[in-house]
Amino acid sequence: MNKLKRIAAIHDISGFGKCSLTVALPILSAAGIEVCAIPTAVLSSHTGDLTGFTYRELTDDMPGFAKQWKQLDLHFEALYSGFLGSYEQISIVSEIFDTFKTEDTFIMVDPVMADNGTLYQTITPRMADSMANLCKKADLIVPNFTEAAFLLGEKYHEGPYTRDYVENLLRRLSRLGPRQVVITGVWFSPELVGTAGYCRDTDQVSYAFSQKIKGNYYGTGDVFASALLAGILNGMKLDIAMQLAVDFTAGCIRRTREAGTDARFGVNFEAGLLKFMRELGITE
Ligand code: PXL
Repeated sequence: MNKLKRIAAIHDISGFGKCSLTVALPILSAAGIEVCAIPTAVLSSHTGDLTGFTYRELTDDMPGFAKQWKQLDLHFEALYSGFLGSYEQISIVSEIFDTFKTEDTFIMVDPVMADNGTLYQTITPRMADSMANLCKKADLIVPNFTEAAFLLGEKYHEGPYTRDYVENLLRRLSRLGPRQVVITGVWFSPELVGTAGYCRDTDQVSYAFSQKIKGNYYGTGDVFASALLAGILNGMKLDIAMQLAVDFTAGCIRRTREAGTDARFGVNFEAGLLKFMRELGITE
């Protein structure tokens, strides 16, 4: 057995609602990857359309994680950041990237901050303004359209989108720094929804779609991004990993809809893990 690939995942832990670390950990672990967690905040649930949640951000704890891990001489194949708990965490995560980046470290930033044109309840405009600074250091960023608009300092547009709009957005986002960009929530017609990806080295745009299922299912951005990273770290090219992750996410949504579960309560990714592992070629 080869040594496992190890990554650091920098996200909040929301006790209920299946997002951030509670999906990144199981999905990436199933993909044969060791996930070391730096929690940015602890919440009783995610903040999307739910009220009454507890919220404790962990800004003061984070530098100590990096310090000890550096003392342990840990090496990471990837650094993967998502939901951050305070404005100060943006520069702390940026320093963590500098501390652990080596030639073969892949940095993925999911600039989690907003959806459907509005910021999440705990994200301040100041945080949104400086998220582009963190994206500069990434190899790959995975914004939705709202986050893309915040990163570029422009107005959010609702779909349906056009190829011209999407491809122009991808190229401009790549100019912020990342050589690869994947935008989620892409749709040109009501039947299909998916993602668009861009590689600056080849100037290639690719798309991955699946059948649209009605409803606004929470945590699917994190499910998609975690599955995408799992594919990339298992050696898939960006367009292949995108389709794997889109299909995985669509399966999660379909199962959840069929069960009649409240869309705010997170998707059933658990029942899809075995098939996902088989698609990645992970079998004993
Ligand atoms: O899925 C993104 C996300 C992550 N973490 C927290 C959230 C959200 C979206 O609402 O509230 C705490």
